[in-house]
This record gives sequence, structure tokens and C-alpha cells, in this order.
Amino acid sequence: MKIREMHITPIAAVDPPLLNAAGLHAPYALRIIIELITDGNVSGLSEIPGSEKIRKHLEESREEIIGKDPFNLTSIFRSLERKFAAIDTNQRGEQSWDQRILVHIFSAVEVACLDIIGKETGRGISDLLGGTVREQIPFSAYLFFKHKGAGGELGFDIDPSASGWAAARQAPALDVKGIIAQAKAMCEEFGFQSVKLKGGVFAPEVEVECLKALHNEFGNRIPLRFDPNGVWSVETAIRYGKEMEGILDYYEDPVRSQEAMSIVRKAVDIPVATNMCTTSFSDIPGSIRIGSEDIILSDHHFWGGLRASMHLERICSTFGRKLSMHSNSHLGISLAAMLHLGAVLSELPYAFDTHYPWQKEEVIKGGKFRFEDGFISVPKGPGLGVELDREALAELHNNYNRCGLTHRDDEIEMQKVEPGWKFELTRW
Ligand code: GKR
Ligand code: MG
Repeated sequence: MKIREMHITPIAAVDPPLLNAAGLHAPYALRIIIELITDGNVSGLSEIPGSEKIRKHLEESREEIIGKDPFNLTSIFRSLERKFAAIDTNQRGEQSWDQRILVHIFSAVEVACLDIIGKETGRGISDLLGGTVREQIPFSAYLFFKHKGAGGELGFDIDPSASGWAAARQAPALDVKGIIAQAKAMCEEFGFQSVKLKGGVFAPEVEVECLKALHNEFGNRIPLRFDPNGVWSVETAIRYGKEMEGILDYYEDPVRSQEAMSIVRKAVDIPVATNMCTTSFSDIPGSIRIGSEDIILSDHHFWGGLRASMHLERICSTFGRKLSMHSNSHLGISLAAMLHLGAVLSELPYAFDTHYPWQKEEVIKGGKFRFEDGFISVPKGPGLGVELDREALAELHNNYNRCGLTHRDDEIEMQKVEPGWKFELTRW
């Protein structure tokens, strides 16, 4: 069996004006859909975060992929490593999302090849990864401070005919009242049983007040997480961390760097989680030496695939860390891959993150995955268990061509509402 074709389609999915430490989400979130087709006409899919830089490198990786056997992942990876050895060092960036190229390409190729292998063998990806140990995967509500607006063509306007979560998704959430309303609407619609608040947007006392209000509203029944994406100083993180002891289930990247995280971790009695300070296998020795976190939030797009995330789980259990999942704005192909990973991990100590409720569009047939009590069932069909909706793909690709965005830049988007706004590594 050989890979005969590789289709790389950049897409843009409507995204509301969500705030974070890096600024503001653009009206569209960029993704890339990859389709590999074999000489036997079997198609394998994957989805990764989109940027022109990654798209260009994916295009350049064609010769390492076309003509190869999808079962030969190790040798494909080795040749990709050789090809990109010179460019892929230390480019993660200062933002909360990873900008390294090779990990994205590995993830794109691995998931699409596993999708092919699953279709060839009639087995789901979770079977290929060692077998399903759970059929339903728990997710957490992911709250954002946000401006009023639906995103996409509507931008900061709304569709007044929307109701339920579709209306709540457009509403502003710039204070305690807005966050509580968002949390209630999201939990009511999707049944989430834990809640994460994205912070690093307003002064610490405002965000901590929101967390206390969430705790008052939901009580201990709903575990809370909080993530200011590293823009607090060690002093701020310790001071406010102490106020949140007994309220937070975990404290995610309050500060930047393994050293700073380990100081906060020792001073505050809340488990500390990261998707920013320990983000690759080469960070593991430092993490163990310094003791920088209790929980590593993996992401198959950023750790180089599903098998790499399983490998990470093994390392985590060896060194006394828990593993859970980070997310960025995404659609159903990425979600399907996350579900298969969730199905095979030995333990799921925490519900996974997902931005999925913030996106209303889909690129797979049958529309969006459905949550039940905050859980999604692992798809049953062979491979990923999802099928590409080619009309939807064409529409989302048109969005991409029309919107003019080439990469994520939350600082530029933020400057449209607050002229002169600048991203700061440590803001408070
Ligand atoms: O979507 O604005 C966002 C988040 O801030 C995202 O970019 C982060 O990567 O959700 C992520 C996180 O947990 O840090
Ligand atoms: Mg995070």
C-alpha cells in the first residue's frame, strides 16, 4: 500500500471575540485539513492548527510522504526529522499555543495514516492504539471573558434570532455576572461537570472574584480550573493562589517557566498544571529536576501525535504526574482524534479541555458531535470513525480565502478594540 495523494486545505471557522492573555481571538480560527489517499483509494484524515508557515512546510513535506506505506510511520517520521532538522528548534513561541512545525506535521501525518490503517483493517484508531478502555470521554466547560459578538462575518454583532447556547455564545462576558451566565448556559446545554476559566485578561482580583462566584454558584460539585497563561508574577500567583485554595481543582500556568511554576507549586496548596512550561519531551528532565507541575496537559497536535501522547502518559505515571488534555479552537476531526486517545489512556483523572462549543461549524458529515452530561462517545466506525463533508470543507476553505488571515495574532486583533495594546510576558 502506498500514499498516492496528499491534499492540504486551509480553512477558517467562525470564532467569537474571546479574550485571553495574548489578546483577542480573530473572527475566524484557522485550521488545516489534511487528506492522504492511497493507491487503493483509501482516504485518511487529520486536522491541525492553521498558519501559512505550517501549511508551507506541509507542502514541502510531500516528497517524504507520497509513495510511502502508511504502516511505515517510524520511517516517515525519521525522514521528516531529517528534512526539518535545521528549522525546527525552539520555535514554540511565548504564546499559549505551540508554534513548532515538526510536531504539527507529525500529528497530521500520524492521524491520517492511522485513519487509513483503521479503514484497511476495519478497526477504530483506539483499537490500533491498544484497545478501548472507556467508550465515553469527559470534557470540561471552557469559559472565556469575551466581547459581545458572534465572530465571522457578524464580528462584534450578533444574530438576534439565536437562542439557548447559540445566543449565550454571542453575549458579552466581561464581569462576574457575564461569566456566571456563560457558565450556566454552557453547563445547561452540554452537561459539563467541571469548569475552566481562561484568565490573564483582567486584574487578578477581578478574575479571582469570578472564580469565587463560580464556586458559590456550583459548590464543590463542579471542580474549577483557572488558567492565566503565565502572565502573573510569582508573587501575584502565590498571593491569589492562597485565596483560591479549596476552590480550585487545578491552577494552570499561573506563571511562566518551570522554575517559577515550581516556586508557586511549593507555596500554594493546589495542584499545578501546564501546557506552557513542560511542552516537549526535552522539557521532561527539567520538569523532574525542578518539580514544575503536577499535571501535564498534552495535546496531540503539539506533542507530535497520539502515540507520543501515550508515551507521555507513561512518563507522567513514572514520575508522579497526571496527564490531561489541552485544546485550542478546533473542529470534529481533531475532536475524533482526541476521543480515540481518551479511549486508550490508562487513566483520565481530569475531564479534557475543549473549545468545541465555541465553534458552530463542522467539516465532518452528520454535523457536530453531541455531548451527553459533558461526555462524548468515541466514534464507532473504522479509523477515526468520521467522514469528510466535502461541501462544508469547500465553504470553510472559502472563509479562509475571504478572511485574509494567515496566522493567529491575538495582539493585532486586540489592538482593533484597544489601540496600542501590547502583549506582555508578565502583566500582573
Ligand atoms: O484559545 O485563547 C485561547 C487559549 O488561550 C488557547 O490559545 C490556549 O492555548 O487553551 C489554551 C490553554 O489552555 O492555554
Ligand atoms: Mg492552558
